[in-house]
Amino acid sequence: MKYKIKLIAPSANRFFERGSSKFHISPLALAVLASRIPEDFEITIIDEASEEFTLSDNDDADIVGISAFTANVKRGYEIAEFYRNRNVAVFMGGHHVSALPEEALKYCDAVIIGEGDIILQKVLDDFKEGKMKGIYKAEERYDLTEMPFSRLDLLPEKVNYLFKPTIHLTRGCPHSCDFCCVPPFYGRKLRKRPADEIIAELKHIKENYTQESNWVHFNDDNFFVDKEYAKDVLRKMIPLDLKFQAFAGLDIAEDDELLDLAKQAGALGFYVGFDALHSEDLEGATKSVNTKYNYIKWVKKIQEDHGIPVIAGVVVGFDHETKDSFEKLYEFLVESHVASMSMNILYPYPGTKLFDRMKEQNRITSYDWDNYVMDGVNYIPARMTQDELHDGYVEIARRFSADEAIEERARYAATTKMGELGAETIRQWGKGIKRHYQELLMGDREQKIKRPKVSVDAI
Ligand code: B12
Ligand code: SF4
Repeated sequence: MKYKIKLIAPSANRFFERGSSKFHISPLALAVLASRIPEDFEITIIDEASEEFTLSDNDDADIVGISAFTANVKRGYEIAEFYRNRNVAVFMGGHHVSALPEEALKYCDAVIIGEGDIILQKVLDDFKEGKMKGIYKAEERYDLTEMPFSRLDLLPEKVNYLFKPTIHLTRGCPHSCDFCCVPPFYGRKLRKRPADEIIAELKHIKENYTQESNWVHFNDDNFFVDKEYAKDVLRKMIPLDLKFQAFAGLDIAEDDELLDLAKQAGALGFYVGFDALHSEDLEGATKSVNTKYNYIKWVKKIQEDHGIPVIAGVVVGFDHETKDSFEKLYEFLVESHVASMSMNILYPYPGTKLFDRMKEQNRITSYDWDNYVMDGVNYIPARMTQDELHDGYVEIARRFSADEAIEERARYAATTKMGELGAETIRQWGKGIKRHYQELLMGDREQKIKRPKVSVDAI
C-alpha cells in the first residue's frame, strides 16, 4: 500500500487589503518537489488559492507538506495545525519558514530550511520510520544537474493560471538587493541547469502542457544573468517554436545578439526589474529618468529595435523616496513607453537585510503576516507617511491602468517592431492589470485595513 502525501500551497487569508484571497499562480515549487517523491507515495497537490479545498476530518492523507511565503504563511499554519491535531505528519518549507523555522515549528512536526529537492528524501525516510521531527537544513546547494521534470501533471487542470506552464533554469543571484530573499536563500553564486536538460524538459512541456499556445514561462529571477549561457539555451530553443516570457535585467539592452536570439526563440515579453541594477547601492537608487543606466534609452532599444515588450517591475517605498517621487515614476513609465507594469510596495520580508535593518530601527509596524498583503504598508517609510505611500501607489496604478493609457501604449507598440501582435498583447495585459488594480485596489477603499497612523516625525 502506498503512503498518501498531500502537498499544499495555501491560499493567503487575503492577498489584497480588501480581502481577496484568489490569485491564480501555479505553485511550481510543489511540482518540482513532487518530482522527488519516491514511488511508494501517492501524491496530491492542492493549490488552495485556485481550487476548492475544505479541511475535512475524512481526509485520508498520511503526511502533508506545506509551501509558504510570508503572505500565505498564517493560513499555512492553520492548515498545519488542523492536520497535526489529527495526528497526520506535517512538514513545511519555503522562503518564510526557512527564515523563521522556530515560529513554524509551533504549528508542524518538521521544518525544512532551504531548497527542498535533496533533503526531502531524508524527511520522507524519517517519516516512514516515525521519526520525522524538528528542523532539517539543506546543507549543500543542489547543482541542478539531472533534475527530474517537474510534475506539472499534478497541478489542478482546469485553472486558468496567470503563468502556466512554468519552468526554472537557474538559482542564485550575484546581486544583493537588501529587500530580496533570493541571495540569503539561494546564495549569490548563479547555478545553471545544463542547456540540453532544459531543452529536453521544454520538449516534454510543449508536448504535454502548452496546448496550441506553445507558451511557457521562465520563473528565474533573471534568465540572463550569464548571457553566454542564456544564448546557448536560446539557440537550442529556436527549433522548438515556443513563445515565452522571462524576468530580465535591463542590461540585456546592451547585447543585440542576445536580444536577436531571444526574439527568434519566441520572446513575447520581459519583466524587467528596475532596481536590480542598483543592487549594490539601493539607498542611492533613483527612479529618475537620468540614472546612469539610462533606463529610457534601454527600454526603447528592447522594444523598438528588437520588438520585445517590456513589463516594468517597480518597487515603491525606498528610503530616498518622497511623495513627489510618484509623479516622476509615472512620467518615466509614460516616456519610456513600457508595455506594462508590475508594481509592488517595498516589503521587509523575514530573512532579508531590509527586515533586520528596519527591525533594528523599530520601523516595522506589523508582524502579523496576514498584513503582508500585496498592497500593504508594514513599515514606516523614511520620507513620507504610510498613507502617502499607499495613496501614491494607488494613484499610479489608477493612471497606468486607465483605458486611454492602455490604448496609448498599444498604439505606440503598433508603430514599432512590436507591431500589431505587440499592440494586442499590451491590450490583453492592460485588461489584466486593470482588473488587478482597479477592481481589487480601488473598488471599496472603505474596507482598507486600519494601519497605524504614523508620521515621518515618529522616526
Ligand atoms: C517567479 C516568481 C513569481 C511569479 C510567479 C510565482 C509562482 N508561484 O509561480 C510572480 C511574478 C507571479 C510572483 C508573484 C509573487 N511573488 Co514571487 N517570486 C518568484 C520567484 C522569482 C521564483 C519562484 C519559483 O518558482 N521558484 C522555483 C521554485 C522551484 O523554487 P521555490 O519556490 O523557492 O521552492 C524551493 C524552496 O523554496 C523549497 N520549498 C518551497 N516550498 C516548499 C515546501 C516544502 C514542504 C518543502 C520541503 C520545501 C519547499 O524547495 C523548493 C525546491 O528547491 C521567487 C524568487 C525565488 N527565486 O525564489 C519570488 C518570490 C517567491 N516571490 C515573492 C513574493 C513576495 C511574491 C508576491 C507576494 C509579490 C507581491 N507582493 O505581489 C507574489 C505572490 C504570488 C503567489 N501567489 O505566488 C518573494 C517571497 C518572499 C516572502 N518571504 O514572502 C520571493 C522570494 C521574491 C522576493 N521578494 O524575495 N512571484
Ligand atoms: S537582482 Fe533581483 S533576484 Fe537578485 S538580489 Fe536583486 S531583486 Fe533579488
